[in-house]
Amino acid sequence: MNAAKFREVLEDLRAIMEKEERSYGGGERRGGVIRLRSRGTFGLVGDVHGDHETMLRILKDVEGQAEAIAFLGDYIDRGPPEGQVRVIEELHRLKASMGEKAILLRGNHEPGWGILSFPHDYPLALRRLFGSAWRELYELSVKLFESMPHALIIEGQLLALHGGPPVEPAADPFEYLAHGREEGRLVEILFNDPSEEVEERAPSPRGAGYLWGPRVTRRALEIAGVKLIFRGHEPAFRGYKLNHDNKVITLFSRLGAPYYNARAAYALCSPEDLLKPEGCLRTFG
Ligand SMILES: [Mn+2]
Repeated sequence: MNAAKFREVLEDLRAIMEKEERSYGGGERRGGVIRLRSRGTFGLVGDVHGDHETMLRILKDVEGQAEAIAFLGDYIDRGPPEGQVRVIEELHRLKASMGEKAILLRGNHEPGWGILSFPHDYPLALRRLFGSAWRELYELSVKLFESMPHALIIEGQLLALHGGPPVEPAADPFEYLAHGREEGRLVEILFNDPSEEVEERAPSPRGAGYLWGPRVTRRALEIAGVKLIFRGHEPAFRGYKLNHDNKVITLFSRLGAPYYNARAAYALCSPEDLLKPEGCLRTFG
């Protein structure tokens, strides 16, 4: 992969995203929020963070079986430089072949619009691989990240996002999930973490977003009209963890340094599985 080829990948992937934002055939899309009607088996993948090898193992299983697949964000930062770039190439391949049936949500490690997370080694990875072309490729990457949707509702079934639901309610799910990418709510959606220690909300030790409690989960499920929340953002030793009476499922879909979780997890869920979400979780290590 040379700089010219990677530039093409970044530009084409962004063009696909922006086209979908203008016209979404398979459901309703407003800005960064997608709402789909109930579907068949759905694949969900958590944080990848440059682990291309694990991503391929997951896709091998999911692609043949799932009608559609959603990634929960955090594609880059960490992992070898080549891995980070290959993950983005793989996302491009998926979008090119699956179109709207591959949904690439944004994570807090996809910077832009005042979103920046540390450590952020992606620019260093680009510099190492592409020399002085890194700056242009980085700017194109940020434009791509800003074009990504950040929340997915599958009606009656699930809400998928990277961090968590906003703590303040809103009457309408699109307002609630910041379809216009209102900055405060977007920061929460990308950074929030569930907690069993708080009922409602507490400041996050991350310095951005909140820890949210079961009351916020109940409210979010009601506003979105769904049964479960799938999110990524936190490493989990078994690759997944369950919070708030098993209504919040965290998926962490990468292996190796610097997390050393024993297993990576993803989900492959039919609508019936969602009544008992543990049944659709798959792990390997
Ligand atoms: Mn994250």
